[in-house]
Amino acid sequence: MKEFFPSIPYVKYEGKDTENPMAFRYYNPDEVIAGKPMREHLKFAMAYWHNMCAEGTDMFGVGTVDKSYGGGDPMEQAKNKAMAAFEFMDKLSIDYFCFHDRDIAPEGATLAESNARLDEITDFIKELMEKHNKKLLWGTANCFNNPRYMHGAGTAPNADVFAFAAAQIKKAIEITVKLGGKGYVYWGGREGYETLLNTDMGKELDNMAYLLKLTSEYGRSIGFDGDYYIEPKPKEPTKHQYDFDAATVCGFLAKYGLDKDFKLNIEANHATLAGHTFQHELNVARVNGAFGSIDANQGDMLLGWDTDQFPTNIYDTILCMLEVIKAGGFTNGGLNFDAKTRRGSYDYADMAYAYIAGMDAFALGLRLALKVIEDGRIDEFVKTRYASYESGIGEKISNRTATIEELEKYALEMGEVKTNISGKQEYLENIINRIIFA
Ligand code: XLS
Ligand code: CA
Ligand code: CA
Repeated sequence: MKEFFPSIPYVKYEGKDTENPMAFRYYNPDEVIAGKPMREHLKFAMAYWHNMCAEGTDMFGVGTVDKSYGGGDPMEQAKNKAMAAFEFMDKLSIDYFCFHDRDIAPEGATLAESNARLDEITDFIKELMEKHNKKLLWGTANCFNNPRYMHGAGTAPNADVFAFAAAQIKKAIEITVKLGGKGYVYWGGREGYETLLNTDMGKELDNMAYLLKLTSEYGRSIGFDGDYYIEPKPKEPTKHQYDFDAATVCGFLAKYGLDKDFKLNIEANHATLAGHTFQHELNVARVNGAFGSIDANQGDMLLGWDTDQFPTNIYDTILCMLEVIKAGGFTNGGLNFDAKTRRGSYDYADMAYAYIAGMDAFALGLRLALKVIEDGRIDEFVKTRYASYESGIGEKISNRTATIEELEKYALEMGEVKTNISGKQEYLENIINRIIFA
């Protein structure tokens, strides 16, 4: 069989002292830590769109990498791309992948032709999945690239566009089920607006909720038993994206009664674009019972846009993995590298270096997050910080048995609060640093 990436070897774990740049230093897939193999803790996935499709274009320049994989016509290219994808996943020990419908097969002249292409390519991918023992983490529909979606998909002012989007999502859910995917993502690419002078926001939000309801119920009717995720993002491509951040999405889901069937797919770069930390967004998802899956990447804090870089910031991966552990670990979700190499990193080998960097950053993040938990000082500090809710008036507040009159009497008798204790932020940050540099 043709080898698509001769410059990429089968990457193995060699431990932290290795000098081999094509080896893992922290990711040891079958090593059991905290009760399960690392591959099950981390559930790494390859994003088809970046790794297999993105050619390095930006708004100032054309591509720098050839991702046609030697194919001639579009469907031959799509099949070569699929074979290349599975070779890459094998070489990097990646168990899962994620795709948009249009990543795996090019859009045809009509919806019927596009759907027929999806049938053909998913037959092919299904065989590859069995042969290479890979799983689909989640599927999604690209309802943002085609010009028909210029004013939105589910939030378009044009009912014909709404109908087209519904049909496209229906098919995307069908192929996700066909490939055994345990997740389906809705990212509202064009679901937002540029100016209220031409926009009926109330109608657009009502319509978007209806599209989610219709398509998610359809998925259940054909046997989809995984999780639906909304992926928040505050800006790009529109100025005001409706799914701004985790809190906004949780409010939206509750308003429309969709909160029982939807969770969140949190992307690190989208968190920082919203002015939040990655950990904040994960925490909001967790406390709302909506923690689902993660798009693992990072942005550049000096740029105001979505750079989708491979995650290398250990501090962030530790705090992320702490949230994942506290959420009970991944069930249907995982860590999808929604990340791409920089435009100047144009060698295929750079794709491997990028994945090694990202996978090792999360593997080390997992190992250190477990140490933070084992160390116990941070959890203990937080517990103590709220200890006043365990007895006396605090216990009554916790039990929800306190009356307003009782609280007033208590406050009057107290005079002034004399029991505040230090938040000790610097002491806590130093604990994390000591664990990192131990
Ligand atoms: C784009 C989004 C997209 C989603 C899937 O910014 O991150 O890639 O993850 O549609
Ligand atoms: Ca994403
Ligand atoms: Ca992004």
